[in-house]
Amino acid sequence: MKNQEIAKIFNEIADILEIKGDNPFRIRAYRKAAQNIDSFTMDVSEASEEELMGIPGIGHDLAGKVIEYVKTGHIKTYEELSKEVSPGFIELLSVPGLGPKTARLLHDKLKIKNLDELERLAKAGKLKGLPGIQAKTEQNILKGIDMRKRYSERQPIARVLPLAEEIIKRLREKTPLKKLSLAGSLRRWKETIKDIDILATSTDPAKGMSGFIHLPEVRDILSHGPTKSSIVTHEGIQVDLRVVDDSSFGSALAYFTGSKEHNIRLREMAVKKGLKINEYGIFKAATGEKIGGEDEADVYKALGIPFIPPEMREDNGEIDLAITGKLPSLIELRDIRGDLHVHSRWSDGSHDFSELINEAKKRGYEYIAVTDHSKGLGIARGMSVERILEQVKEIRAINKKLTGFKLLAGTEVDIRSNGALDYPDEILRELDIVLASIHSGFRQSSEQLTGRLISAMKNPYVSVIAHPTGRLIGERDAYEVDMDEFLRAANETETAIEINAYPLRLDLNDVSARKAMEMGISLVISTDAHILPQFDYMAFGIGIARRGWLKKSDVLNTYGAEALLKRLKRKQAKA
Ligand code: DGT
Ligand code: CA
Ligand code: ZN
Repeated sequence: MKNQEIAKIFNEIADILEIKGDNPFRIRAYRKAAQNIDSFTMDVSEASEEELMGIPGIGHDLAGKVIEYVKTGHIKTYEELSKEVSPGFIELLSVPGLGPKTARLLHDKLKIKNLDELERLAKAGKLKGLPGIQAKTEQNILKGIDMRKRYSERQPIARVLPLAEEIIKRLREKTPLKKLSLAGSLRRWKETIKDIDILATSTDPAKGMSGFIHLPEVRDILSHGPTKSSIVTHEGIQVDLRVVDDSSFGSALAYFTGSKEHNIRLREMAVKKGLKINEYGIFKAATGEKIGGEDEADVYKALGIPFIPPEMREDNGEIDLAITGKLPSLIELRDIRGDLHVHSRWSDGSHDFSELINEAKKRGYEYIAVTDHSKGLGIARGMSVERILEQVKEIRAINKKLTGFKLLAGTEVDIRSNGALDYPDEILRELDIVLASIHSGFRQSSEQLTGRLISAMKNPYVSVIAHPTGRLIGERDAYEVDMDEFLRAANETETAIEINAYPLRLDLNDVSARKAMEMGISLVISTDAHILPQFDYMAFGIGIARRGWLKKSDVLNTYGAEALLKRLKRKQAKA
């Protein structure tokens, strides 16, 4: 897919325009287009001009640039603009939290050309004293560099999975490879991925491998052999393909799915049972006789335990659960009956209600909640009290005409820096669902941040806390919320907690989601969609939920509309 490449170029164009002090609307147009192309599920290189212009934020001009790139591999505007700034400068901009103004200052005054130089000077305290740069700015720059280093080797799963699926699809169509399956962290739905592991069988492995290394996605070939080959894609992501015998496919799949820690535990169990398990099969230790390995289930059967889903294979207690017969039946995507966090054109979303409803119906949903931003969030076109009342009225009118589907009136109300909500209770009372979330003051102390969340939860109308920790994977660490105290308060106030499925958020994460579930707190899984293809993000939320051992009954948007509304209002009934 060329989508990510083009999104990256559009973002860099925006960066350069920002440095040049260009028109803010033009800058925003590029950024928005980048974001929307990135989450567009169709490959833009296969889209017609008309289809491209159907992507929100893409008009005639930007569609032309996409086509230009697909045809020539270049965008002239970008080439010309990049001549105006040095490459080192663009590298500085890649540090999370380092904006164009500061980058320009550092570049011009200190002649900093790359990240190593920036890090050295920041550590030596040589940045402060420049206009607008204090000791704290210096610390934040160091944090940003650290974050970039931590994440440069791992990619968010949403960037990797579509690529992996595309590669598997091509291999299926174009090569004699069979039984193609993902393995590794991708199959376990980890939130970030180092490399793609693919497993296959074949009657003609040499031909299969040759097909693999010649895929159009390949930029470099790292190794090429009859059973294992590794390539790097144009996006810089490594893909390992292994071809194994049919009779070993299952044990190889278990082995290469990992995690390593989970596998070590399985092998220890095997030894105690007089067995030997490796990627080639399951063997009797005494005689070496092979007793299984074709199916992955053989591995667990041989150990006398039920099949453990890949998402649980982290050696976090899942094996004991399996031994005692208490493995949960994990939630699945098809259990989801609606999306409870969707933005419309009324704030910073791109669609009107009818488009959102159609998309939701296509997915078999029975309801969605429109949760636009509240007035304090000017940057996201937050709505005044008058406007949200008008919106509620319109939603009520639409529902009168709908059958078998409900549009829920909601809000994503901002929790202000002092903990107060951005709308008065008289407004919140009118809504079916109230998400409350933090969008500012991330650098407050843990007490302050946790206190803000708790005071929001004490409001009887707040039904859900959305993206509770505010993290953006690779861009911003979670703010310092005291998770235990937060969950205790959620439990006491019967407030539900969101797993925000937006790929850079995945917030709550798997570990906290499991903690919440174990305390009996209700969760919701929502996409925070701003454009239609982002409804697809639900799958990533399900991945997190399954990694957190959640069952269908732990998640409120698996309920029917009536039961859901009743549950969301339970707080109010008690208050
Ligand atoms: P990643 O790539 O860092 O996102 O995470 P994984 O889990 O995909 O790790 P990766 O790609 O290094 O290896 C894939 C699987 O292969 C891993 O989950 C378990 C298995 N594996 C790899 N190396 C070893 C090893 O040295 N010992 C054992 N037991 N298993 C290994
Ligand atoms: Ca891997
Ligand atoms: Zn939102």
